[in-house]
Amino acid sequence: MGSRSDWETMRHAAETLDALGIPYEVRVVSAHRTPDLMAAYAQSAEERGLMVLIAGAGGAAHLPGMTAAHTPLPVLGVPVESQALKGLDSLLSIVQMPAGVPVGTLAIGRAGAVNAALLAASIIGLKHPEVMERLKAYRKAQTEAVLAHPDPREG
Ligand code: RP5
Repeated sequence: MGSRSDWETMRHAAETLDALGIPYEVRVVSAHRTPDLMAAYAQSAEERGLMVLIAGAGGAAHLPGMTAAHTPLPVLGVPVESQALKGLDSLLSIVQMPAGVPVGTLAIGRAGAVNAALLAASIIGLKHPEVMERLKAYRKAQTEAVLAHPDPREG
């Protein structure tokens, strides 16, 4: 993520990865404040064995796109909600990549962070069947939880 201030959003990705038993690392790597670290992190990700990068940033959110420019790994971008523009700036900064360097862009905020983790699980699950099975179980539990409480007035 681009800043420690993004953690309140990005922790939802981490918690979802925890729930799925997927190992991961958490780093603040800023495209603007630590550009050399960002390049080094992205360039070394594949050889270090990482499979997917989830990049969350807000405002002029260059982190996901610049990360994608430095790695062939799938990069999932999470637009963090900004104070001034409520994350619309983040969303447009991340989603409007030029043809040739894709970033899989998720929703603004918590939903995007959770879904980035779930999408990462789908990708990782193609190579690791145990992850795919845990993802299926997560989805099944989610369905059952909705079906078990059809009346929103219930506690
Ligand atoms: C972006 O600027 C970060 O991703 C963060 O969302 C935003 C604000 O950062 P701070 O000023 O809170 O560190 O680079």
